[in-house]
Amino acid sequence: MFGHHVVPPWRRRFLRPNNYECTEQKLVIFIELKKKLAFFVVLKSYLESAMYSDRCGVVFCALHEACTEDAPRRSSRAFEPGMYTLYSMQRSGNCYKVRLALAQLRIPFHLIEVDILKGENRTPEFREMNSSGRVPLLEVSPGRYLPESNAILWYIARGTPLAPEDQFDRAEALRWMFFEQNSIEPSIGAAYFWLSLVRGGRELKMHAIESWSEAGYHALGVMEEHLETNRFFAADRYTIADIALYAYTHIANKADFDLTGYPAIRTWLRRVCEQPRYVTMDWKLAAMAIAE
Ligand SMILES: N[C@@H](CCC(=O)N[C@@H](CS)C(=O)NCC(=O)O)C(=O)O
Repeated sequence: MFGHHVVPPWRRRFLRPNNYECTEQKLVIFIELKKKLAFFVVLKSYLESAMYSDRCGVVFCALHEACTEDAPRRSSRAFEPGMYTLYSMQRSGNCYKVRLALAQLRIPFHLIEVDILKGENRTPEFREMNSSGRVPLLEVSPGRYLPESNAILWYIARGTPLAPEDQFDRAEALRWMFFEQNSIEPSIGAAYFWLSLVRGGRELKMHAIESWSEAGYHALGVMEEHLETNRFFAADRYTIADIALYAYTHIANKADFDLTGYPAIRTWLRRVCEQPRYVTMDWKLAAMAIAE
């Protein structure tokens, strides 16, 4: 069909450049290649953002960077786009808030376990990342660290239904998150730490138990009253305010608190457990390989 010197159009693209018939043809091929390159760049960035927001419908298995040997070090893993690194202690309520929100938002992350009972949070290397020496700590991008559980919740939940955008709803969520830090964490959180995690903590902190109890029950009373007429704490839906308050309230029994007289709180605790992609406090990342 084609003569000896005639090159069919569909073959031209496969020819070596010095076989092209004229400069114009070379230019056309060059433009085509540039278009393809641009297409792949766009595709790559789409896939990265899809992975980040899970638009492609797959739950990415978060990777557990187990740290049973030495004190925590900076993540040695090459930073993957959109991949956070969370420095966390499994049994910490503050750290659980962040793990729960990340799981529910289907955000992939590396996890580095920091055992504060072994002082792994007090090393110069850790202090360099967070001068307060506390967990949770989120590395949001290489060398950029965000401490404070509730600040982290706002950071990771931005733009999702978990973080209210309406002016009043947002202020209400903040109100309950401040309440959590002022009233729940220093009473129930502190009691949980000393009575449940620290060996001999009860004897060591005998003098503080009464004031934890008084402050903790007062805070539970405030929550109970709110939940008698509301399903959630802010915006009339499940938000990061619920996550923040849930963390220590759901383990109050391990801190000597009895929730029998708080039926609205107990119902709300069950409601939180029923939220999509809820994970328990002892959830291990390694076991999270889920594909939906
Ligand atoms: N307000 C902080 C409190 C963080 C905090 O106290 N973390 C504890 C673990 S739950 C910790 O790292 N303690 C070690 C220390 O203070 O040395 C938050 O909400 O993140």
